[in-house]
Amino acid sequence: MDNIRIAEKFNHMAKILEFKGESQFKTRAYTNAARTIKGLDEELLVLHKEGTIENIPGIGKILSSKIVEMLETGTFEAYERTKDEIPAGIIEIMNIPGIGPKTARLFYKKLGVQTLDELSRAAREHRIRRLPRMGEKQEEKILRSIVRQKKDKDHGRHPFVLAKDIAAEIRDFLDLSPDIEKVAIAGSLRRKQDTIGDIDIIAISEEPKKAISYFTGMEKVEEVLESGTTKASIIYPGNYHVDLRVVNRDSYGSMLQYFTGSKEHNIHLRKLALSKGYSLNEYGLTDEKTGELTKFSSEENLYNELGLGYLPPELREDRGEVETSLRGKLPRLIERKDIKGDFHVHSNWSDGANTMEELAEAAIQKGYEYIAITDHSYSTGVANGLSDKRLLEHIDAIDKLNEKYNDIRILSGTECDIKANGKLDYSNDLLEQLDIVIVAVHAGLDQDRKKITKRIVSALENEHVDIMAHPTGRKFGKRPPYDMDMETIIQAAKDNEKVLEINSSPWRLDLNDVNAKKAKEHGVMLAINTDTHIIDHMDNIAYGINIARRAWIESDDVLNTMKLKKICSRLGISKE
Ligand code: DGT
Ligand code: CA
Ligand code: CA
Repeated sequence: MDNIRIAEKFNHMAKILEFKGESQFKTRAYTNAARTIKGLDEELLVLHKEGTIENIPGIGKILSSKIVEMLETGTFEAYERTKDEIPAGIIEIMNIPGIGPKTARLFYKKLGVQTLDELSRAAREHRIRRLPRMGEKQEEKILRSIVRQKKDKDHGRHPFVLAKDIAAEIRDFLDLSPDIEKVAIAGSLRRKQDTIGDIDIIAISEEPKKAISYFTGMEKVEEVLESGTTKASIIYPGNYHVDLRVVNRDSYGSMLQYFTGSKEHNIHLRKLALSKGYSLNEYGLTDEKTGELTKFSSEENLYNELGLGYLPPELREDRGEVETSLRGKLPRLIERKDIKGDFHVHSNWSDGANTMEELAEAAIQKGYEYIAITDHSYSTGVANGLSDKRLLEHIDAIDKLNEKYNDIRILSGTECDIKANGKLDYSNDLLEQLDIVIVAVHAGLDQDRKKITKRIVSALENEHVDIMAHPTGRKFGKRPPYDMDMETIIQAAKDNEKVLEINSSPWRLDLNDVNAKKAKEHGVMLAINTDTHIIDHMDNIAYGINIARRAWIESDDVLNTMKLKKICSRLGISKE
């Protein structure tokens, strides 16, 4: 656990205590400690090893023992106990500016309000203004705060899958302008980052003023933040901030390169340019001695001029791509056409929408050589998981199906739950009868770091397991990754020759680029799977490939680029 999380837990605790009406003395001890921890230069974990936590001013014996408890277990007993004594939604209510624990308690006691939605309803129905110490003004203020709070939450980064459609809509619209010659999407979207801060667009135009007013005049524009002679910024519905840069033909390559970023990559390039006697900006390379500006109409020419090969945008993160390119050792990034099958697909035997036949047909349409049907095991209560008996029937059904098809091999599989104790839902005898075994964590997600890591490692040590699905469990807008030790899990995958998944669901993208790159560097093989629940999801493979490319992954690093024969020998499948 890091300092920020520990401080947050203490702040949380203070709020809960205050809501409960405990003494100020008690609550202040926690808020003061949280503030101290946030200001520390050193990680508490390090101080703990040195045995110096107690020496931090204002921490003391009792709190330091709670910190140690958190470092070792991810939480502390008093917090868990106290938290359960109040409704969960109350914390969210107390996070609204202007609503402290006392007011939250008033709403709870007098109106039974336990969630943000209930509070919002109470305000709209004018039940707040009738309470003691409240009135019309306070009620309106609360409503506004709730709206702002919701907006703030949305104001964060946008999932790639949503931002790309908005960007495409705007690009298509700009394409219609007679004054715009060419439009390109730049920024993090072009680099295929998993989340997008704002949308960046470049337009070539010899009439920049007209191009700008065409952009700011789009019907859906909610707000014009900036409107200059060559650039503008707007707000588009859904809280999308969109930046436009207008450029003339000659400098298009330079501008596209600059505006694609990343910022860190650009800084690195500028240093490289300086070492060659040039200064680099969005208009081109300027010779330091003569002051002469060379413009670039294509990105490739710019990179070549700096002694580099063309760098795919996905690599431009300053993660070693410049040095590697200088050495001529850039990876040959994986492409869609390298994919020969999908190992993570659900049928209507569990929580998928389609029959096995429909899925097999769809895989044939995609030109795949194989598809694994990996329905859920029974611990995942909500997903209609398969009992032992149904799993055997599932295997039989797939055997029969394989007799029907020549163009595709259907592999019998499972997405088997790793239970809280690290055991799997099915016995080894059963697992042995499957072609492929995917394991995953779906419940007990709030276990502490040590427990959850150990739980996953013990699953990876099972000889029948092949792939770990969505290893960190993150879902955009829903939950952060579990607190787990990725290094240990990657090492366990390596030691046991297991495969880690890049889950292509645009709401998961798990492993992410950083972890997938780490896995590759440790020599761990990856599988790019779709986790399909309806046939359309099979197209999500493109999102998984984006992540893989950002992770420097090549065809040979990925299990499902292998031909069927190789897969069979690797997975120990004898029956052809
Ligand atoms: P985002 O929007 O947070 O998802 O990430 P980006 O990479 O799209 O960043 P953004 O929109 O702030 O800027 C777009 C590009 O413009 C960025 O990737 C590189 C370039 N850029 C922005 N600020 C700077 C800067 O201060 N120095 C340099 N060299 N380039 C910059
Ligand atoms: Ca951006
Ligand atoms: Ca921007």
